[in-house]
Amino acid sequence: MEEILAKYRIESSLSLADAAEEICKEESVGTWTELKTLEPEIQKRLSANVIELDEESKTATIAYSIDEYSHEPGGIPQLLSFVAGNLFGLSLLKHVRLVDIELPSTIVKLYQGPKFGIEGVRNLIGVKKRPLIGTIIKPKIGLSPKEQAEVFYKAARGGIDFGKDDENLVNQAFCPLLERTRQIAEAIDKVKEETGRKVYYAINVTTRADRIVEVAEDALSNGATCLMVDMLCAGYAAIRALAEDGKINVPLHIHRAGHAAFTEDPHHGITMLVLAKLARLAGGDQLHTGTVVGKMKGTKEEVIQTNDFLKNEWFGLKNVFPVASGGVHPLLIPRIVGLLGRDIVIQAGGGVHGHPGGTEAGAKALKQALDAVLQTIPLEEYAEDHKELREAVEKWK
Ligand code: CAP
Ligand code: MG
Repeated sequence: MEEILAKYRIESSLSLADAAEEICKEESVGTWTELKTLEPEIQKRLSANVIELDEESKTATIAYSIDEYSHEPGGIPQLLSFVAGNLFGLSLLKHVRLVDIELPSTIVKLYQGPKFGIEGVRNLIGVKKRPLIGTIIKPKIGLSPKEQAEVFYKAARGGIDFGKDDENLVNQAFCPLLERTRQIAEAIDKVKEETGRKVYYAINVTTRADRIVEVAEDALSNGATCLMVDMLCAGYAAIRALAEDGKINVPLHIHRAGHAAFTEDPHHGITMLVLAKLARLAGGDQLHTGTVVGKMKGTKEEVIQTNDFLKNEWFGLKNVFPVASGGVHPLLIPRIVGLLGRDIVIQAGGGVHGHPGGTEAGAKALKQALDAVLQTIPLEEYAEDHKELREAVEKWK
């Protein structure tokens, strides 16, 4: 029988086996006490069951029957209500961390997953092998649509491949989304005319559930080349609604603002690996997973494990471009590429717009740092005859 497997690390005064049984009851047919209404047939068919206990790592693997998680129409919200529902608050359990989930192919195949994946995104902009470099326009909020597009244009002229809104820029009165989209589209066309390079830009369409598809479709009619969603703010169902909409044919860039509330505490919550699995299922083409070396927390093991999952085969679903972002500047490029490889989107906000020479110089410095890495030349040496990189080295060393 096919089952959904969820692996939990549990801390409790109960034995591991009893603690795991509490999860099984709460997350399937039972509750805290015996029920007169629970027929043995229901119990047999729908009970979650402990299938493995590991006392050393304090982990229990629990199998949920796929009948319990009906094939459709519940999707990821329903899946989460089983594998990551009430259990986190049970007073009998001190801490619980959802370490991993394994979904059978019958479930994964109900989802279309990413429309583009790494290869699709690379084909769109014509960059085959190297890491992509991008920028988050800064200040995070406050620029008008025209100013936002001007900053992006400068960064694109400087050599970046990709630009994006920040997670808290959506459709504010000072920067209406559709006007921003039109201005950015003009900047993209201008860069193409002047340099022959195709660049793309993620418009943040995060909004309420009943509006997100409409906002996304409007953004597309106004020239959007990529759409961004704050996955934990809008929810996985919002990503899926966009990914599985036949009219939406641009990549989806997935930001994970808020993830640390789930991922950071090693004793409790949900790992980034699980969140990444759901983002791929929902149809994200690019996902923030961390840098190891930048301003945000996240261990090397964690980031590499998540990126490996995103890049590898998963029941035929397209793969996902991992995004390294947060406190990135040109001097970190060698370490990021060394740790995370070439199938990566590397983004810098402050590390571009904080360059002493401004945005265009900052983008040039980022590109020069990448060129140095690709030619295996030490940054300091490459900086000798690359002014923008030299200025970046002086500022951030
Ligand atoms: C980066 C960023 C991203 C973080 C999120 C920011 O800007 O735009 O939101 O990367 O972290 O606002 O911090 P800087 P993560 O380049 O100026 O740091 O990617 O780990 O989810
Ligand atoms: Mg940001």
